[in-house]
Amino acid sequence: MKLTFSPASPFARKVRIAAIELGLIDRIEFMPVTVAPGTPNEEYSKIHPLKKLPVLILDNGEIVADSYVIVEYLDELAGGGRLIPASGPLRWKIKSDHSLLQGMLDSMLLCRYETMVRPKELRWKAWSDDHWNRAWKGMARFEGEVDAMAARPLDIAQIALTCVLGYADFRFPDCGWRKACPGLDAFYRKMLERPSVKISAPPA
Ligand SMILES: N[C@@H](CCC(=O)N[C@@H](CS)C(=O)NCC(=O)O)C(=O)O
Repeated sequence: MKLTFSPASPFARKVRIAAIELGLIDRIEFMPVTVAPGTPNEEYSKIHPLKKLPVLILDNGEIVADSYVIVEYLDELAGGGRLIPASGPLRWKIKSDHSLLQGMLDSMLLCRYETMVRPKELRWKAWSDDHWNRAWKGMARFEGEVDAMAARPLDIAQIALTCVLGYADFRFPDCGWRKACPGLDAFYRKMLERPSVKISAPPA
């Protein structure tokens, strides 16, 4: 299998952490791809028409798109129910938490594109502030839940939270999340003790 990948992508990091934790990393070849907004990449659009990464390319040429779906695929390959419970209330809690975290990442990524990539004269501050506010409210929500989360065996919501926090450090180092959310700070430090989390941290 091949994974389209960028070391800066929090979505690709989620898949990488999951693959390591599931013992499948040696079966995946990393394929570096650049998907800058505003820049066509015709070659990559043939793999993913929406030009998003990561994508898992199976040995038969089929693709599995979207980081959540890729982790679900890998989880099944590893026997099932490892990072996403197969049934029961916790399944829905974890899937729902993951959706919120995914939305936080989407908002943070849009903020990055709007405030750092988009030409200055075209920027819309109220829009990027609104997206930042969404991510920040998400932080506050998970600050209140992180102790209960951390008490569970590793799951995809914890991995996604790790990727949100690592992305905040990477792209918004002065936003002050560690001070505002000491519980999340402690959680991220603990997660960094895992080789999967440490090795996948975005470049300094
Ligand atoms: N829902 C997708 C989101 C993937 C995503 O937005 N990836 C970013 C890279 S971090 C991307 O491809 N951005 C390029 C673009 O949107 O133009 C997933 O979870 O895989």
